[in-house]
Amino acid sequence: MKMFCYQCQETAKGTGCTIRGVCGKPDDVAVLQDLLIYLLKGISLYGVWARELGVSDPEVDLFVAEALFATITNVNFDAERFREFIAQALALRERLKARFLQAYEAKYGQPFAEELPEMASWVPRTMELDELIAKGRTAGIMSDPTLDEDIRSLREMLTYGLKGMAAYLSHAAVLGYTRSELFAFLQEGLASTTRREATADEMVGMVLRCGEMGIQAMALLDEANTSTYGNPEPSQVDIGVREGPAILVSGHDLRDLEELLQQTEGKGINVYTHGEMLPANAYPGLKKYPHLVGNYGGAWWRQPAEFERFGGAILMTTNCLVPPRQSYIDRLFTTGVVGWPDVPHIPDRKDGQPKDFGPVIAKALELGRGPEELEKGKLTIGFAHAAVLSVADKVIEAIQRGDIKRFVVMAGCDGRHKSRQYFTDIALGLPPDSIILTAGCAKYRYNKLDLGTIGGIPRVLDAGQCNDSYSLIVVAQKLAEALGIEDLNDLPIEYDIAWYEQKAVLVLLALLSLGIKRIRLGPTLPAFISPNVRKVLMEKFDLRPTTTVEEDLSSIIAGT
Ligand code: FSO
Ligand code: SF4
Repeated sequence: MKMFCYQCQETAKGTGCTIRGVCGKPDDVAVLQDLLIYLLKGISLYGVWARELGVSDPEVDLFVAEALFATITNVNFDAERFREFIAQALALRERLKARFLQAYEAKYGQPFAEELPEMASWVPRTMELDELIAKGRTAGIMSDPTLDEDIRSLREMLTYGLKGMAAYLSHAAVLGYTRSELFAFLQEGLASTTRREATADEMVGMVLRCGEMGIQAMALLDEANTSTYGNPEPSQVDIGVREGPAILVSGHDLRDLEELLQQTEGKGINVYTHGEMLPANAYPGLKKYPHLVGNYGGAWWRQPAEFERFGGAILMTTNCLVPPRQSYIDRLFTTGVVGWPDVPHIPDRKDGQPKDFGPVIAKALELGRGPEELEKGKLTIGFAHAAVLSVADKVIEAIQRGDIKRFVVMAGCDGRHKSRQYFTDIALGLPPDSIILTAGCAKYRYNKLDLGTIGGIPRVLDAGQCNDSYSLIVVAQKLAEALGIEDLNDLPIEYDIAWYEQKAVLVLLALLSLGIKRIRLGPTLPAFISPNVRKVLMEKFDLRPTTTVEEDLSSIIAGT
């Protein structure tokens, strides 16, 4: 079978990529990712059984999270890196299996005799890519043509939610924050996708639990970020440029940025953020570095044009990586789970030592130049939950006076499709008594518009990265408490979510698990949602695809 992937919003023809990903993912990498997921499911079966016997393996827990993260859209395009992941998956699976079998026998006085599914037992003869790819072709989403399409849809929705959760758990772990129950859920969720007897209702239950667990994963990451770098504070970020050697840092990993800032101190290098790294400029522990000079450019998909004009060295710490142009590939670096063949990769931390960003720094100094100017001005950021709640009295008064009539949550991702102009037009069309609550790279569709303030409160409140959608949930819950409202659906909050990749799937599941109704999702509904699953989501949650700007504006304004 050739590749099949439909995990993101830009999937080919709105149905599935089958020759090469629209994202640039080649067939062999797609198939190796399928094999890796297959093996992660095998590991997870042992993980669940072993935990029932009181056995767990922190190395396996973290590996499952990182490997899932590596398969998210625009993270890693390097077949060799997936071969390493697969080798590690096989080794860890065998180690966990041995510990499980031993614990089983110790408890029951006889060997474990259940028949094992192939993902828990398959071993390649060699680690040659050809063999792994051939196996991967039998392990993909469509490899079982007899599978019910709704079960497939729910399995995939769950898997994508788990990928989003895995990314957030990996980020928290980098800062030393882990929770065994959340890693356990990744494995429980993956293992549940192997159960042929699972009913659609059971799978819907797992999908919603993934949302609940996702909120806890985002809360853990919030704790990790704010305990390490302080609470984000309202900040003005320069979007212009300065003279001198420069490094652009993109992706979501704050610790990578911190270590790079430490290692560039006093070297005359200006460090700029890009894309989802913009919120770093609001954390006291990061903005204190005077050579963190501002943000360059916009959302991830603009990177080919923007990286070309940046001129200095560029570091990708996580997604979204776009296939690099020749004009800047020689000054691009990856780190963490990100990868592109032949682009230099900054290795992981060892023995508690920071990463060595020496090659990135040397490249910036060798190039010696600063970026070309794209724009001038400032962006206002830093409205995560602590900042918003510190002005809660002002906000509540403004609601009670009628100066604020509604909040519109417009979190999520940006993307290439022209249809995403919809989100800019909604932002422009909202009446001046509306506040937009945003997080994630979706914000670049409207964060440079001058939408003004209401009684000193900016009309676009930017909570941060996509994981900071958690902040929006906290704000909604606190607002409900303060206004004496029990059901979050009775708050004057409307939802107009933009999605692209799997972290946004988790954000959606998180909102659904809170019982939030009337979420508008666009620019298109996911291809992995089957007609029946779509019907259930519409009936149970009144989930809606975005329609026209006029129609959605009138329903947002009417709150219907
Ligand atoms: Fe965007 Fe990419 Fe943050 Fe995503 S840069 S699309 S949802 O990786 O994670 O918002
Ligand atoms: Fe296609 Fe998206 Fe999958 Fe890439 S991640 S192969 S664009 S569906």
